[in-house]
Formats: sequence, C-alpha cells, structure tokens
Amino acid sequence: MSDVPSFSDALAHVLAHPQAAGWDAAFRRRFDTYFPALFAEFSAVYAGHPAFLRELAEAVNCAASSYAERSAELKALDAAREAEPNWFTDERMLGGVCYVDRYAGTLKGVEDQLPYFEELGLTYLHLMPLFRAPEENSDGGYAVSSYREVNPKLGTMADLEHLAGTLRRRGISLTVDFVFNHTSNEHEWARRALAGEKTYEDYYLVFPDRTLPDQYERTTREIFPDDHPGSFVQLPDGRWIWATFYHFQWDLNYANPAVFRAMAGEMLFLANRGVEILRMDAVAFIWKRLGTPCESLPEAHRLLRAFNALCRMGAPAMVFKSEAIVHPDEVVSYIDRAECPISYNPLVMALGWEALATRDARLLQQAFDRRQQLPPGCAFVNYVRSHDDIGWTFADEEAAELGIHGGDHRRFLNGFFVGRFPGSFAQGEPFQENPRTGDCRITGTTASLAGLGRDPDAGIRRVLLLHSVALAAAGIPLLYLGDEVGQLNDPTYLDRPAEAVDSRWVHRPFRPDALYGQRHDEGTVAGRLYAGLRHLIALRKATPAFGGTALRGFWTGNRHVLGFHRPERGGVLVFANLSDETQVLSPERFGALPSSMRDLVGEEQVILGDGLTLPPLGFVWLAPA
Ligand code: OTU
Repeated sequence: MSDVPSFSDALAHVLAHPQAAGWDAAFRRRFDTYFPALFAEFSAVYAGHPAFLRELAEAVNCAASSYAERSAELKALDAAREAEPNWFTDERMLGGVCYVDRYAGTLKGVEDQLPYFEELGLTYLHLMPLFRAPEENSDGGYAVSSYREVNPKLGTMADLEHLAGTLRRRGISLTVDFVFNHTSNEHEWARRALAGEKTYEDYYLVFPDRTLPDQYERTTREIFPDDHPGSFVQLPDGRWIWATFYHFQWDLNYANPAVFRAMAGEMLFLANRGVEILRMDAVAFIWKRLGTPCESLPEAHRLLRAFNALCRMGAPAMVFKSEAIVHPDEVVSYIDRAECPISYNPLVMALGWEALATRDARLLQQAFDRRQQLPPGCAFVNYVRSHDDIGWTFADEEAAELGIHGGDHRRFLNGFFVGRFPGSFAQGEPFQENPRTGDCRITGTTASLAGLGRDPDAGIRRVLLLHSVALAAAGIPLLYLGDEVGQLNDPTYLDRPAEAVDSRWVHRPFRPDALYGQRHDEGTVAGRLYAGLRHLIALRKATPAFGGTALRGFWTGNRHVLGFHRPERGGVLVFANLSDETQVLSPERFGALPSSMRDLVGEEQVILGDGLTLPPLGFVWLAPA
C-alpha cells in the first residue's frame, strides 16, 4: 500500500473547508470524539486509494450538513439519547414488526393503527422496507431503487416523516432497514452502470467473463439457490455481476470509497426523516476477498464502525441493529457500542423451536449459559420469528458436546418443521432447499410452526412459551404483528406469481382483521392467546428485573426444563418446560434461594422447598415473595 495520509494530515484536510452551517460547537465536539475512529477504520480499508482524502472529507462534511438540517425535535432527541445511551434496555421496551401494505395499506394507514399499538404497548415499530422498489422483482422491498423515495403505493417521504414524529411523541421509535449491501437493478446507479458509465460501474462488482467469478465461487455460499446458482448473474452484454441474493439485487462495491461515502449520505438522509433504529441488512456480505467465504470479513466490521462514527457525528440519536443470521460467534462479532449496539438474537430464536421439536432444552440452555453476555451498552432483540426463513445457526461443536451431530440434527429439524417427520405438530414449509448441498431452511408463521391449526390448546401453549422466553430474556422483545392473535400460514401466495417463487411469503400474510376482532373474546383461540400475551407483556413492563442486560443461565438438572436468572433490580428466575409432560425440579436445585417465591405469571406463591412442578409446556417467572 502506498502512502497512507497521517492522522494530522487527514484532520487538516477535513478541517480545511468546513461547511460553516453544520460545524457548530455540538458537531465539533462529536467530530473531535469520533473522527479518530472514523479515520482509523477508513484508513485500514482504503489506505492507498487515490480518492482517500477527498471521500473522507466529503463523508464528514455530509455528516455536518446533515446535522445542520436536522429538526429541532431530532436534535433534542440527540441530546436525550446521549444523556441516556442505554434507553433501549428498559423493561418497558416492546417491538413490533409489519409490512406497511399488508398490515395497514399505506403509511397513513399505519398511523390509524396507533391506538392498537398503544393498546399492545409498543415502544418500537419496525416497518419493513418501504422505499421505491421494482414492481415485480422487489424481494419484499429489499431491492431498493431509491433510498430517498417512498414506494408511491405506500405514500410519500413526507408521510414517513409525519409518521415518525407521531410515533415518537407516543413513545414509539421508528425502525427501518438500511439495505446497504446491494441495490435493485433499477436503482439509478445500476442503470448508469449498465449504460456503461465508468463511475457507476465502479459502484458494483462487474467482471468481463467467468474467470474471477469461478474463483470466488470456490469459497462462497449459495444464499438463494432457487433463484440462481452461485453468487453472480450474467448481464445482457455477457458480463457477470455480483448478486449474492436475487439476480435483481446487485452487491455494492465497498472497495470503492465513493460507495461508502454515497451510502453514508443515504443513511444520514434516513436519519433525518426521524428513524431511531436502523436495521443494518445483511451485514455479513459487504466485503469480498478471493479465497474466503466473503462473509464477515474484518473490513465488513471496519465499514460498519466507520458508518457508526459518522452517525454519531451527524445523527447521534440513531442506533444500529445488525441483521447477521449466521454462526453465533459471527453474530456477536458485530455487537459493540462502536459497531452495532443492538442485534437480532437468532440463536435463541432458532433453539426455542429446536427445543419444542425435541422436547429437550439442553441446546437452548447452553445458549443461555454461554452466549447471552454482550459488551456494555449492547442488547439483543429477542424474537420468535421474523419475516425471513429460520436457519439452524447453532454451533456444531457445542451441539457435539451434547452428543448431537449438527448436520443430522438440522436434517431432522427441517423434516420436523415441514411436516415430513411422523408425529410432528408443525405445519411449516421448506425454503431454498438445495438438493446439491442438502441445505434447507424453513418458513411458517409462529402459530403454524407451533401447530396451532391442528391442536389449538397445545398450539397456544407453545406460542406463549416461546414468547415468554423472548419477553424474559435480556434485551428488546420483538413481536411479528399478527402472531399475537395466532395468525396461520397464508397459502394464497402461490397464486401470485412474483411471490410463488419464495416460500417466505407463506408467513407474511395480510393483517388478520377477523382475528383482531376476536382478541378481547377469551372464548376464541385468538382471544386466549392475546390475553395470555398481554398478561406477559404487562408483567415484563412492570418488573424492573427485566430491564438492563444481566442474565445468567440456571441449570435445572432436568433436560426438558430451561432455566435462567435475571439477577438485578429485584431479580426474576425463569423456568420453562419444553416438553409435553409434567416436569418436576427437585428442591436441592434451589438451595441458595429463598424458600418462598411468587410466580408472577400464575399469580401464586411457590414453595421452592417443596420442589417445582411445571405442567406440560408450562413456565414460571419467580420473584421474591
Ligand atoms: C436479509 O436476509 C433480509 O432479511 C431478507 O428479507 C432479504 O431477502 C435479504 O437480506 C436480501 O436483502 O439470507 O434469507 O444474515 O440470513 O441477511 C434471508 C444472512 C437472508 C442472511 C440475511 C438475509
């Protein structure tokens, strides 16, 4: 690498032409705090690049001018969040996620749902990608054609800003996706790249022939094999372009600092619309290097840290949530105050389902014993399912400690959840089954995967049990809206050609108005489930021990029963029976605990000196009496 500018040269260059408007005392203070980190990451990635100084200075100036344009309300939020940086670990936090069109028609329709969101107690609303996207080939909005325009079917950018403000004033933080690994092939950059404009060709990874693609594909993983094999697709002119996901989603070339600078501009634009939590989509894939899997490379982390440093300067209230649905070691590698303070918790999500299928809580217990400690100021998002497939991302070596063979176990779980295993309760479907590698993931709504359509009683108990874990674990619980009233799979996606090719649409149904209409009637399945969940939500919000991030596993001595402790602020002990039979925990397990405790869920006294009996699929939240 040729000459890397020194820190002082870079600093002098950036300060040479500050944009007076943005550089007030507050910005200057944050610049002084975060520029060293930005410089360190930027120089580690782009050392020797001829545009290094120019792009670095432009990125900083973009943060400055973006901050200058930020509304007074958002600047007040900036100050509040800086004063209370761990705001998202409050026990009152509750997230919900939905598609704008499917749940509410338009952004204005989402505003009409506010009374319901308040009834439920949401403090965080993730609206699935709502930006301009191709009509047909949109991957549910994850193929973005413009980060600065709302999909006209859903409304306008002004509607989004209005909604963000309305939500904020009711204590609900807006979350949107930052789909920054790729754009749609209809994005202006993509069109100009295809038209041969060199500047924009350099925004993507285009190859004249198969030589390099073939070399890369020796070590990359196929993500959507139903769509195309490998990681590349052919352009009309015969060249090849990197497309990790669908053929119409082209990966951005982050080796070009202009791409980083341009995407930082899109990020700050979204921040100023009022976004409070930014879901960083597909973080693992942003950096490629020959001879590697091209996932979770060191530069991917550096780029996230560089984005974060700019965000701290220009939009300090906004916080990143990483979407890394990968090996648990890799998941945590993104979680850091300087990178992504919030992360999905895919391990606990997947192992909750695994434990229900096997009636064996040991893998889940292992995750609670070993993998729930995060760096200070960081938190998991605990969820039961998302809009995506479920992959079995546990660590094979940890499963092996329990005598479980990872590959065999995944085959069993896939078979179980798609109904190919005799006696299975689940009604899911396969996703991206790859006959060549044997890989497969599964899809289905929470209710369908829990078998609620077959056996409502057991289904309700399974759904409540998984949510009890998500609500009691450390971090932010996140509901997939519709799950709280037991919405089943929607097979009609098969009638819509653009969706029929992607079985994830089976679990992305339209808002179930009829079920919501029954939610206060406990004579209905929807009403029973809803009442059960509302009870748990109210308890979580009223119990300080569920705030913060402290958590310790509690080995119950019974392989069917998960145990963990939220030890702070009064403390709560959680036990959940993953089996269909009554389980008893012997009194010796509780030696160090007060003999009499109170089960918050069942609202009754429990004498631990007598041992603890849990009904099939039952759970307790024990607090000091
Ligand atoms: C994400 O998921 C989104 O959540 C998906 O809805 C998108 O289709 C995709 O990116 C492309 O934008 O492979 O099956 O962490 O699990 O990033 C879902 C790795 C996916 C992947 C994840 C990706």
